[in-house]
Amino acid sequence: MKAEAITLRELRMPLKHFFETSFGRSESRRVLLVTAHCQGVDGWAECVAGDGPFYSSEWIESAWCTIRAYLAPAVLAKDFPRAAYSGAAMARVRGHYMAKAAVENSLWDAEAKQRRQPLWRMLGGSRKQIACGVSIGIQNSHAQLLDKIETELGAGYQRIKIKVKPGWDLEVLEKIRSRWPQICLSCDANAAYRPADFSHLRDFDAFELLMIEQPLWDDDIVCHASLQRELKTDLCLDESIRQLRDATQAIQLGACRVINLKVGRVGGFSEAIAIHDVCRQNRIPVWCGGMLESGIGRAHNIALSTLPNFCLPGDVSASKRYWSEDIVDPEIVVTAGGTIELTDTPGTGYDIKSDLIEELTVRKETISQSTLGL
Ligand code: OSB
Ligand code: MG
Repeated sequence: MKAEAITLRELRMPLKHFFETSFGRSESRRVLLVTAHCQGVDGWAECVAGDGPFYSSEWIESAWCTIRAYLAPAVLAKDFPRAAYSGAAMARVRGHYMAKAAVENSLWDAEAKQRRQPLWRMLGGSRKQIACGVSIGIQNSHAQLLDKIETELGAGYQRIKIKVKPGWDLEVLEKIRSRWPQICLSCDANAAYRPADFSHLRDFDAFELLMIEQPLWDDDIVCHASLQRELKTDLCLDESIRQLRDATQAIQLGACRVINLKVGRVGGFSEAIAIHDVCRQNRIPVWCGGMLESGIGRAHNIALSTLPNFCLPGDVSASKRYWSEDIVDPEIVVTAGGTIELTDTPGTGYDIKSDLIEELTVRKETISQSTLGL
């Protein structure tokens, strides 16, 4: 397969409700889409980089210029036997996992369409139904959070994850547990705690949490290993896992017992599958994280979640939780049992709403063989 051009576009999409984590609050999302134009077939992907460099050092602007200057030129006009081979062509660029993932995944999307195969089958998926949970941000009050949890439990979601940070943690967990002693509950700190908080974090053990996600620094696996030794509760790493080596080292060091696998964070589907496989061999369950994606990124997360070692409900929820109108058709829906159903439609099974995408686009640039003089 060969891409003759790559289009970058930035969309601005207002969130229905603000989303707040330990690193800040967002009211809207800048969405970076990548389209690979491959001999009459367009493959689409979403770059999960944030509006600013807060979740990780990558952000929309770094991804845009890295793709334009280095990643698109590295893959354009090359004939790959499969999309999976494009990762090697981009390997000279260090880091920039989110930018790489968007390019590679746009090629996977094109390949699935060209082969007329469902993407999830091409990835090696083995189930036609995935389990869904929700991630609920920090709210203005405890009452507002409890209301949101009640709504999501009513909608059927199988697991509730709340965001925590110093000052929004034990008291909140206490209130949730006293109202719902039995629900499947976890929390995500997005790197908000420090080694001085270890004894405070030990108090989380009282709440029978499914896991504590990324309590410590994004770039520190060793420190998580020290914490895991002191906790009964399983630790889960998110930000710290950027590539296969991070996962193997985290497993070797005992830094976590669960991994949040985000295809957009680890450089694309090939690396995500490799991490999935290593976790499976080491009996480390994985689940699919989210990055407030539009339907395009969400559809890719759904496809990946069909692999066998996705054992726990993911942060893969319905379009309507975030968007008044999603950019895919049909929008992503979750059943009353808290699942998303896969189909045998070629590609992701979700069509692009081109007119809406055009309306929401704030900038657009095409990099092609001819603009590069190839
Ligand atoms: O840490 O999992 C995270 C959203 C933005 C950045 C980081 C994270 C999240 C979420 C939301 O938790 C998950 C979702 O897309 O529903
Ligand atoms: Mg997380």
